[in-house]
Amino acid sequence: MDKKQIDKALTPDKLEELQLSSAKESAAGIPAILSSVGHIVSEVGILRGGKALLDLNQKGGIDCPGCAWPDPDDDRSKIGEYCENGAKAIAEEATKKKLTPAFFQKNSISELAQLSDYEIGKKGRIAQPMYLPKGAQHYQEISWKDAFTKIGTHLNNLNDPNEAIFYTSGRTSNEAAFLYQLFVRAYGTNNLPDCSNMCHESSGKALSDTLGIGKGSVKLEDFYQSELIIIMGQNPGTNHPRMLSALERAKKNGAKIISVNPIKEAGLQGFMHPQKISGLMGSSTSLTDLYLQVQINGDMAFLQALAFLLLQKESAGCPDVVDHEFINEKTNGYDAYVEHIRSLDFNELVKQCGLDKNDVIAAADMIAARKKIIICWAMGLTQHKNSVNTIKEVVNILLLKGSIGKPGAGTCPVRGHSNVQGDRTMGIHEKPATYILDNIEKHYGIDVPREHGYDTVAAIEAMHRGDGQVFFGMGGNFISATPDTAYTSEALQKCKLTVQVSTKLNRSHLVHGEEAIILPCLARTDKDIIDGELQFVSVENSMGVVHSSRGSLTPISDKLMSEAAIVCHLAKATLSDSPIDWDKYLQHNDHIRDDIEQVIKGFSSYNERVRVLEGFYLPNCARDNHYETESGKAEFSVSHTEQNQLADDEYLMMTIRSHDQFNTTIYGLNDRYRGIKNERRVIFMNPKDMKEIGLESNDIVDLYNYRDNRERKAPTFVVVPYDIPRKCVATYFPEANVLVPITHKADKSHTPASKSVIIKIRRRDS
Ligand SMILES: Nc1nc2c(c(=O)[nH]1)N[C@H]1C(S)=C(S)[C@@H](COP(=O)(O)OP(=O)(O)OC[C@H]3O[C@@H](n4cnc5c(=O)[nH]c(N)nc54)[C@H](O)[C@@H]3O)O[C@H]1N2
Ligand SMILES: Nc1nc2c(c(=O)[nH]1)N[C@H]1C(S)=C(S)[C@@H](COP(=O)(O)OP(=O)(O)OC[C@H]3O[C@@H](n4cnc5c(=O)[nH]c(N)nc54)[C@H](O)[C@@H]3O)O[C@H]1N2
Ligand SMILES: [Mo]
Repeated sequence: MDKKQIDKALTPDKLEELQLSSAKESAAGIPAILSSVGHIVSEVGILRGGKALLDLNQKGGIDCPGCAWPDPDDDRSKIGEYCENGAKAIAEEATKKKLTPAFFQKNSISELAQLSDYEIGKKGRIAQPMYLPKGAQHYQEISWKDAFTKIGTHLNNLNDPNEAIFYTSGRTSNEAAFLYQLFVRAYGTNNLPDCSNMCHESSGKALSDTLGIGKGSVKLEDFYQSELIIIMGQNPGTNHPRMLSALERAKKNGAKIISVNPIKEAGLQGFMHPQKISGLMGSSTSLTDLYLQVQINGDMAFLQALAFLLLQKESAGCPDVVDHEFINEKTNGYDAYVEHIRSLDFNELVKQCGLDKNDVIAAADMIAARKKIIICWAMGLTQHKNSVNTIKEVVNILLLKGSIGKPGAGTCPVRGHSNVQGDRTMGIHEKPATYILDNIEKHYGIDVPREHGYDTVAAIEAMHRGDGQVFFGMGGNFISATPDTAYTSEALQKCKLTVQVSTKLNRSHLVHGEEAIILPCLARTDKDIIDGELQFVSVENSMGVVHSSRGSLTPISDKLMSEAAIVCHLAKATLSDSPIDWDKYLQHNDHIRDDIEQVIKGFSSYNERVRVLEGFYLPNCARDNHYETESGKAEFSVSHTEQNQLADDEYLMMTIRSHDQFNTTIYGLNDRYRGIKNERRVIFMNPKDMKEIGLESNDIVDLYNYRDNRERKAPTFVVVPYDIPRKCVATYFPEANVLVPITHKADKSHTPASKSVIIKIRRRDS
């Protein structure tokens, strides 16, 4: 494709016919069921789809390929433990539509690139390995053997193993992830960027520094014992719908809920349980008691304002506001923290977070009076420049209250992809834990590299400089998920070879290196049979439970391979004289688990324990109220708020998910809860801001970012008036990724700051 074609493909300007209605005030209920059934019937058919749904999230069944929310340990619904969006994920994956060589012969890559992500995704599953020769316009079929040989030859021709980059998305099973990092390290690099870098990396960094473990500390049952749940920067009604059942149960047990979010999300306001009669009759449980529409990235100021008030109450003699026993015994840095918070100007903090002073006081009162508090958060906290420090401020509040390491209390970073947490546990990390490298060397008798590799942003910059020559994607959709789409596309196109292990066609197959290969893999729902025996894989959910997942559908093609097998064959084609017995791993997944047990902590008797149907919890120091930091104590931290300075014509944009997508996979063009039908290129704006610059509902605008003296333009967005704080706007990911500058990332975690992008808005170029 020439540059013009690529620009056009990356910044389409087609619009559909937007229909607006008012935003909803509760989630799920009958409309959710109708929507699930609709997606299943049209993509999969009722028999195949129904079978997958019945097995979903049942003990011993399929782990939902959607989000990482845990399954209840006790009462799982007989008719299927899934949500509307889990059903959509199944519909997408279990579709019977498949892409044969004839499809690729008929459709050139430039033709396919002109389609929207929605249209591309609807094409179907890739049914056989495909190869794009240098200069060609059409992918052609290639045998598995030739594909592995080509990749192995490319890898062996590099001057240095660090010229290869191995990305992972978070659906890869523990077994495949373990083999993948083993192969990559045996080959000679730690270049293992993964989707975590764009997701909860800021949480991992903040939590490891302060509590000594990068994961959350709560279990699902803690929700049922909690007195107060604070939900910050998360939209569970869409992204973790089964969390609403847990919140409903928490409320019934007397918990209060505070939601902190620039916009009023339906799922945080009310819930109609789709598996209960009351919910089907339209009776909604109201969830949030105090809804705080914070400014984008105003969270740190809000948390500091809360701390200010709590300390003030304590000084005024209110009992139990601060848990001194816990603080004395378990923490470090309290005095410096208190001194810092007391030195702050409360009114200034209130101004920065954009909330009403009385609401902040009401929140502090709710916190002061309670001891068992859970704070949940997701991308609304992790994707800003100062995210790591904001999350440390979350920890500060919990430490003040002694609300960690005891039932009903703790940290709850709600993870995204269904096995993103497990992939990290298995060693997918560009900065690996030393103990994993030591154990690999000891167990396999090989030397592995020690220097850190590239994270996602560094990988893009390396490819752009010409230092990354081979890109290998284990799942995911790199071009659409990453920031600064035009820059990243230049980076990928400089590679000699790009390889994607994929289930569905996506844009990363169409923006490629000199040569490109697609390796089609089995998905979660597919049966994986080796020598007549049905295999299972294992995954770790957001709360550190490892359990099995077993596919139950016949794959749509006999030319698909499991991700674990793909890694083994690739290793055999690349590494000469490897002392690692890759053939053994190809014979049974138990052999992989036996070796995971030898290398990764917490997996003793893995094969035995993973066969217990509900799985097992991994060790978690913070949950057990001890803190594996350098000091051996939980650390208070001192942070300073950073305000995003906006010129008169600038706005702060958050890129969020609609109700009809899973990351870059677009299920449909609606965002039901927000009242959007049939359009994704929309920008949500405050009506007063619109009026000030003479915009009306449905006007069409272009969006710009100018960081680093480069113009980034996202053309053709429809203006939608919305209840959102002044100067804050929202657009959907991935359409607006073209505006997220590659250099705009979180300090310390390098997560692209895609929730606080400074933009300018102009009427569409006529
Ligand atoms: N159906 C479905 N499920 C999914 C996904 C999906 O795309 N579709 N994606 C999966 C993945 S990988 C992930 S990481 C999770 C993502 O789950 P979420 O983090 O819930 O996803 P986002 O849409 O990015 O939503 C962020 C929320 O943060 C709010 N927000 C934005 N900026 C700020 C801010 O500065 N402060 C505060 N307090 N709030 C803010 C937004 O209004 C929005 O409600 O979901 C997972 N589950
Ligand atoms: N602007 C902006 N950008 C963001 C975000 C944001 O909020 N705003 N969120 C970020 C976050 S939180 C994340 S996690 C990333 C997501 O980044 P990715 O994980 O890279 O993206 P996905 O869209 O989840 O990947 C979808 C593709 O994965 C493939 N796939 C699906 N299932 C399987 C499987 O079982 N095996 C294999 N091998 N492939 C499979 C399919 O081909 C599908 O096209 O995006 C990030 N990008
Ligand atoms: Mo994510």
